[in-house]
Amino acid sequence: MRTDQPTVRTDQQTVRTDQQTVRAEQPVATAVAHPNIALIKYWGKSDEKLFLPRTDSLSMTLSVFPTTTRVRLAPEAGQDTVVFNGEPATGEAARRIVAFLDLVRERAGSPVRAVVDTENTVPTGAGLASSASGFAALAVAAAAAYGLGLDARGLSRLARRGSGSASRSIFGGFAVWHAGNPDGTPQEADASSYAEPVDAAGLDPALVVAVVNAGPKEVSSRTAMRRTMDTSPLFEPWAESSRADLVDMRAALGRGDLAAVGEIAERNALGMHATMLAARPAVRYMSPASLTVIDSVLQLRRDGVAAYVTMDAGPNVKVLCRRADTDRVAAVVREAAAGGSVHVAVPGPGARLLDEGV
Ligand code: 2P0
Repeated sequence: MRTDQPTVRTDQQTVRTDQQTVRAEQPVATAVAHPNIALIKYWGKSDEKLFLPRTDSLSMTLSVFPTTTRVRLAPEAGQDTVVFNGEPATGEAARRIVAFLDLVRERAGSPVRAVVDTENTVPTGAGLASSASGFAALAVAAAAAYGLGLDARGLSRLARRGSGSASRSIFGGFAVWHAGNPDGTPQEADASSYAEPVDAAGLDPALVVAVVNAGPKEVSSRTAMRRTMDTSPLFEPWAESSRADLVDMRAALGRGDLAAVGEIAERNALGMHATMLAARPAVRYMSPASLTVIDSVLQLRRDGVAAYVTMDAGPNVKVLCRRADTDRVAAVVREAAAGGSVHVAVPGPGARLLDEGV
C-alpha cells in the first residue's frame, strides 16, 4: 500500500451515550515504519517548536527494527491512552505522543481522543533511532485515522513535528531532509522542511549495527543538540562543513561509490561528536567499547575491506560496508563488541499502512 494513499478501516460499534444507544464510527489505522541512520547528521535546530533543523541531513532507512503503531479513535474517551510494548506509557514518552496527537487533532478539526498501541523492536533511547521509526509510524497511522489525507511529503512534515529524524523514515532507501526556511512565516517555515527520496541505485550497501550498550542514554539527543548549539565553539564550523559533506555525499551516492559514501559519512559523524565533546559541559556518547569497535573497523580498512563507522546519540556503532562484505565485517565487529549484539541491515522500506484484519 502506498503511503500517499492512506486508507482507513471503519468499525461500526455500538456505544451508549446519555441513555441513548447510538452507532458510532471508530476508525482504526495501523502503520509500520523502520528506523533510519543518518550518513549526514542532523544536529541542532533552527526552530525548536517546528522542529526545523539547522542543516540538511541524509539517511538510510533500515530493513530491521520496525515499529508498528495502531491508532484507534475513541469518541467515548476523555483522554488519550498510550500503550508501549504492552505497558501503559507514562512520563515524557506519553507526553510527546499526546502532544503529537493534539497537533493532528488541530489539523483535523477533531476533538476525539485516541488509543495508541505501539510495538517497538529496537532498544529504546540508545541512539538507535527509535524515535524516528516511532513517530513515522504514528504520523502515518494518526493521519489515516483522523482522515488528514496527506501525501508522502505531508506525512514527512507531520512526522518531523514528533521527532526531526522521523521525517526521513517516511521514505525507504536513502532520503534527504531539507532544513527549509526558518525565516518565513510559521506556515512557510513548516511547509519548507521535509524529506524526500535520494536515488542510490548503483550502491549495494549494508549497515552492521554493533549494540555495545542497549540501555537508555544519560543525556537525550534533544538536550545534547541544544547544549552543543548554545555552547560549543565547534558547532558552526561543523554545520558549515556538513553542507559541503552533503554535496559530496549526493555525488558519491549518484555514482554508487561506496568508499566515498563511507568516508564522507565517517568524517561527518566524528565531526558531530567533536562538536559535542567541545560543548560546555561536554556530552560524550562514545564509550571504551565504542572505540574498540571503531579500531576494529580501521583495521578492516587496513586489510583492504571498505568499512566505515557512523555513530549517533549513544555508544553503539554502525558500520557501512558493501553487502558482499557483510559476513566478514560482522564477524570482526562481533568479536570487537564482545558481549554486545550485532545486527545486519540493508536499505529498508518506507512507512506504510497495514491492511487491517489481514
Ligand atoms: C540523526 N540524531 O541525524 C541525528 C544524529 C542523533 C545523532 O536525529 O529532538 O530524536 O526529536 O528532533 O530526531 C536524534 O534526534 O531529535 C537524531 P528530536 P531526534 O539521526
